[in-house]
Amino acid sequence: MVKIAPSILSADFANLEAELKALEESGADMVHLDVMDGHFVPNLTFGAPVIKKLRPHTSLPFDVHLMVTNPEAMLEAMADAGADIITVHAETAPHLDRLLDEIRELGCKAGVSLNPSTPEEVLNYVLEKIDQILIMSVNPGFGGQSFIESQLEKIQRVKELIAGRDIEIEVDGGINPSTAKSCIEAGADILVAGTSVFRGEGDYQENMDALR
Ligand code: S6P
Ligand code: MG
Repeated sequence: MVKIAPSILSADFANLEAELKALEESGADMVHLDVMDGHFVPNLTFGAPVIKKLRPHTSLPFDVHLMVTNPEAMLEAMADAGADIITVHAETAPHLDRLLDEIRELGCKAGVSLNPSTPEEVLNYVLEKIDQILIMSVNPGFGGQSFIESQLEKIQRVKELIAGRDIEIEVDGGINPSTAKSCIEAGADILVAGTSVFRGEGDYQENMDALR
């Protein structure tokens, strides 16, 4: 069964404690945290201090998606804040091999994310150091964008590249019940969803079930 990782980018930022509780009660598999720096992506969200404050309010794993130009500078702070998975963008990491070692040395699972225009070949020589591959199906920066269909082929190609290794494929951006189905058919293991989960009045189970 595919896992659902709701992105709190679409949650009520004035009420995150309650939102985390609602996610847990609704059967979310993890919490997806979008860290944006206003440089790599044209938007600014939150950093390690906020994540650290959220940590005691749920036992769900924290899946931290770093959309920042200098990820190495904040790895330690993210691990200390309680990140379980730290995902960096290949486009931001000229020394990706070393960065992935550092994430694992901090006791976290290591993820690599690819923008829609980035080919999956960048993963070729670091597959043994990756726990999760995050395929962006929108250009990162904002919730509520439309799914980019060309990424379905990338999901299939990444699945082939993984060749049975213990690596999960996560897809992020524009996920709704229809695009979720296509992603699952293409080989996705985890779906990130903001807009389509945080709808309605705090009962998110139905929204997540529709994606599964
Ligand atoms: C996309 C964003 C993603 C988020 C997003 C998905 O720009 O940067 O990394 O995870 O919140 O949102 P949605 O509304 O497309 O499901
Ligand atoms: Mg994300």
